[in-house]
Amino acid sequence: MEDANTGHFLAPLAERDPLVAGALRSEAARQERQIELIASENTVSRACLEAIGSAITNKTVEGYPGRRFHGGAEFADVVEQAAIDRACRLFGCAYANVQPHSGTQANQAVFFSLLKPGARVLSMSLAAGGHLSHGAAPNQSGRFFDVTHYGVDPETERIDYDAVAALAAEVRPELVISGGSSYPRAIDFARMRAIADSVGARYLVDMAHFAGLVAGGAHPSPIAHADIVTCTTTKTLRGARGGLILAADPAFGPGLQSAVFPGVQGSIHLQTIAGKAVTLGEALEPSFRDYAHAVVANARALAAMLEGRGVRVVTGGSDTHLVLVDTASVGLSGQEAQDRIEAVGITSNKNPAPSDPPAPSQWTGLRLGTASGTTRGFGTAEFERIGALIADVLAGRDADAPRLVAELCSVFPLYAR
Ligand code: DSN
Repeated sequence: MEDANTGHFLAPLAERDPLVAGALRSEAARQERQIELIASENTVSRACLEAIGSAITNKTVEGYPGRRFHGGAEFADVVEQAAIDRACRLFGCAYANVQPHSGTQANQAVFFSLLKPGARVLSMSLAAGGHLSHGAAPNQSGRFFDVTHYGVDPETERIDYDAVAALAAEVRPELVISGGSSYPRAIDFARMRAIADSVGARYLVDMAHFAGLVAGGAHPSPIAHADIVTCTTTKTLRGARGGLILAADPAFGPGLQSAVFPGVQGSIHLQTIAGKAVTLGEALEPSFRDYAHAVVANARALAAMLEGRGVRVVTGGSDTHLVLVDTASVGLSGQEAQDRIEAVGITSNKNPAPSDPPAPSQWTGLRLGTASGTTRGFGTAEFERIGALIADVLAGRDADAPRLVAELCSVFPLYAR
């Protein structure tokens, strides 16, 4: 029956809002025709897309499953409890909070739970590969806490654990943090835990970037070493956009529950939590282990090809999905390198290299990641082709590059199958 509300319930987006519908269509087409190398991106499953776009977005709930402030939460509880149970099973932990809207909000909640304003924190600098939410000056965490950063050894470009231990002894932090956005190597979690213990600090690992590799057994797990672990469900975990907080010891649970809600968040984004439940279920499937191992093999193949073609890679390689190119080695800034490869259809982002100054215009790093391309079906042969292509484009030899990108994208489509 037609009434005034019929359009509200039935009219498709293309009819209701052609501008937004057109932009979404164009974005989907862009993803199909470009090679995505942004290390924080991936491509979710059709099932995950369906969950994120479902009517559960209409539901308002606060609190936790079985203890909600709003009625009608029966199915919200099913979805959130599934996500919690799957996160615990996937990562082998006793506690999981699936409500953080992002990795940054997950970290905020950990700070809120463990620290008082003004507390001392020791974390990796942005240039060395850390994250804004670990106490960088422009972030809330940098304004509310007394943060000292460690860097990497200038020769090896890897964490110098003796130097971190010495800094911890000097600073006496209450919280030590590992992880971030662009450190391409595996972190020695046991050593960092010992450093935290030596000064009586808590230890947080932010595995936002490599969570999927941990889930798939392609990277060491920090769960047994850290007091608390945070991550996002995007990136290598290949899912809905949001954060998780995990702990092996359930004793951290009550403090973290109230830190997330009502500490730093209000009502939850149930459509995203439904997407996270699907994501975590997918990561529990045996095939996800193959995916995670392929992501790392592909990053190593990409790094080796770049180095072989005279493009230096920070630390000389990768233990993760992430390859950090030293664009100064080919006489370019990070921005110039990003622009050059984007012009032929490869998406990436400029990034500080370990010794770069803070101004983005002076960065000489280009961060590449293999998570999304691996989802698409690229293997080591394709990533070697991409590495050779990038080396050519950075050297100004790009005549054939757009055709090669188009060919790879058409042989390995995303949703357009
Ligand atoms: N932290 C940002 C990145 O790594 O790109 C967003 O996830």
